[in-house]
Amino acid sequence: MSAGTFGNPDIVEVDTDILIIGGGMAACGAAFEVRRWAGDDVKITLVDKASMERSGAVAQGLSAINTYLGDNSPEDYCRMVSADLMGITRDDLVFDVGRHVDDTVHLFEEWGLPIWKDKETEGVPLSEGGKPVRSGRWQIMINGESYKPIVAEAAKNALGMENIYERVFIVKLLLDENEDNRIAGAVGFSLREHKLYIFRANAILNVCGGAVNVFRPRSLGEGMGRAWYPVWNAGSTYAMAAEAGAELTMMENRFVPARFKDGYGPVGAWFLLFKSKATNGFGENYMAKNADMLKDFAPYDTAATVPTCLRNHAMLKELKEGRGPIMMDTPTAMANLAETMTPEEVKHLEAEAWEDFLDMCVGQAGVWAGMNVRPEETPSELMPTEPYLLGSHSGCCGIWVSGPEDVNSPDEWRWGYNRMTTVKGLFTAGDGVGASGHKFSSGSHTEGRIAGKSMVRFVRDHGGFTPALKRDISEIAEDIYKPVRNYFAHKDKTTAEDVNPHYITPKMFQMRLQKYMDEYVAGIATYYNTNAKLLEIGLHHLEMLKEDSANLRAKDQHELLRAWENYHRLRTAEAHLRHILFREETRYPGFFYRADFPELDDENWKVFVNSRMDPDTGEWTMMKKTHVDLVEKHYGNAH
Ligand code: SFD
Ligand code: AMP
Repeated sequence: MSAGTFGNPDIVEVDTDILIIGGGMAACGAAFEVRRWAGDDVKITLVDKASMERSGAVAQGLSAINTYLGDNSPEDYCRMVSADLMGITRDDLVFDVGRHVDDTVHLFEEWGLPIWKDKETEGVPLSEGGKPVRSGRWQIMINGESYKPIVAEAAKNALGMENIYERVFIVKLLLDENEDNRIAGAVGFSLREHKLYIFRANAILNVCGGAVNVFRPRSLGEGMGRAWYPVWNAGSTYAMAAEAGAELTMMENRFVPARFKDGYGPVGAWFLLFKSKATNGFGENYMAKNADMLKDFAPYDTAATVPTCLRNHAMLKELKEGRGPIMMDTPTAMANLAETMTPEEVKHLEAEAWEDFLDMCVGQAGVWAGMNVRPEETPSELMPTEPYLLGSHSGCCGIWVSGPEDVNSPDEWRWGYNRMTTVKGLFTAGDGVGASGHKFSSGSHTEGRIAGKSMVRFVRDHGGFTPALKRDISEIAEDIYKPVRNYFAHKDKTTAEDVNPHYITPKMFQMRLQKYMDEYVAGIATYYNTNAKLLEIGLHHLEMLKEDSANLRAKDQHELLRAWENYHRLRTAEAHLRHILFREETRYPGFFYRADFPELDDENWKVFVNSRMDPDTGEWTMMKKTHVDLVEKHYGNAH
């Protein structure tokens, strides 16, 4: 399809047993594991909007694996995750990741990922007693620029390229005609050819990552498009699940990472490995200074560090009261480390400081180089970023799933198949699974493996199922290509093709969404504050924007992708807003504040918040679900 043509796309129909949507960490884990358990009679297909070799959050690589248990117990992992996420997590899901994650990291090493070792065990694989260089209690250092190609290669080898569709963007999940609440397929379009793909499947894994660019970003103009999490993860996971009628959980949660300003460089290696300190603009240690304030938001586990949101809370107090900027004192940290080093080791340390970013966030290295920053000489500013929605990093929004059978969990947490959503046959993992954050890259891959194994069992148990799509294929095709129709029908009615009363460009649509979210739903404009009144107005605006989504235009395949990505962002945004409106307390200070309910209210809100959108009527139902701890927690005051 190019500008000037207006023909119908070719329709390609693919029948398969298991369909994996996404090609990121969870998808690669699933591909590998499904192949291990399925016989040759089971057909497995994977579809990714990009090229698996560099798709998803790990595209640029990473410099640490943030979840490797080693000597820690899965129970302690549950304690840490719960504490960091203010007490409301699913121990069954977290425990399940914790008990399997090290095996996944051992596989990564076997596949060629270089993992740092201490001097005594240099060259010894982890699985044979090698000791990793730990940056923190849970994190280990890697040379990870090629992390994603390594993991993707194993997945590709498992499935075979003939079963992989790259550069095909999935727009919708399709339900079964005969069986209520049963997944039957998915539809998407190629980004290279004028083709629409219809997949029919017995079981589907929806693992399209988190949601970025839902909120107005701090980057503007020449920096536009720079973000911390990958801009190409557009909330497809949550939007498509919601539209299929799957129950979501904890969509009020978000992650506001503290990052190196403008380049979005992650801080973990600096805080944990380099032991760097951050101060306010007057050189004060704001964590120590505000420790008493954080006590208002205990409880959290005494065994864990200060929760991520509370670290932000302390930082925001300084910024709001005019004691910014927040500075990361990289020179002192490096000087302290250099004290016991030879000149050669100091050179190596300086190289590591750069490599941390060159391995996973090249833009930050670019900012340093462009601004003449030498980390050994110049401190850098830190800044809390715009909010991101994700379920695998330091956040826990996502889909409500069935958990493992063997961990004594309540009946309502398991309904048969591990990581299956409330829609029969639809599974998720990684950023898709709610109420269990801190999986990171290794845990997401692990959870993909768990889901993959469970899907094989599901497909075996439902061998007699023949998917029958609820909607007519030509009607679906019309829906998906509507933005193209809009463009060609109206493009000649104005002289400037981007300004047209009959359609809205995906870029303008995205800016409108971001403005609403920023101003009404606790973005950076209000220092992450909102209240019921603001949220109600915000919801009205989103409803209007939803109406206008019928007028999105696409002048080429690229814009068609952008149009549907932004539609997914809108759906995700709506779920986020509705959940924030429902939870009448401030559970995650530092991530956002319900200014009309400024306190944490365990009595009424130590519960999961779940929601479901009726796929036929579009009506949302909000629900509280009981929370229980399966692993005993040791709550105390903030320190
Ligand atoms: O430094 C469609 N992450 C970190 N994890 C670590 O272990 N260590 C770190 O060091 C981490 N840090 C970090 C991290 C991420 C980023 C971007 C930076 C730094 C800069 C987090 C992990 O990367 C993350 O937890 C996992 O990757 C999550 O896995 P998963 O599978 O849930 O998501 P994905 O990998 O992004 O993959 C998504 C896939 O979906 C595709 N896709 N395909 C078809 N149709 C659609 N509609 C689709 N929409 C999306 C994507 O192409 C992709 O393949 S640090 O900050 O702490
Ligand atoms: P980040 O680079 O911020 O994404 O963090 C990477 C890892 O380090 C995550 O496991 C974080 O929870 C952890 N981390 C980052 N900063 C700190 C800190 N100041 N104290 C403790 N843990 C941290």
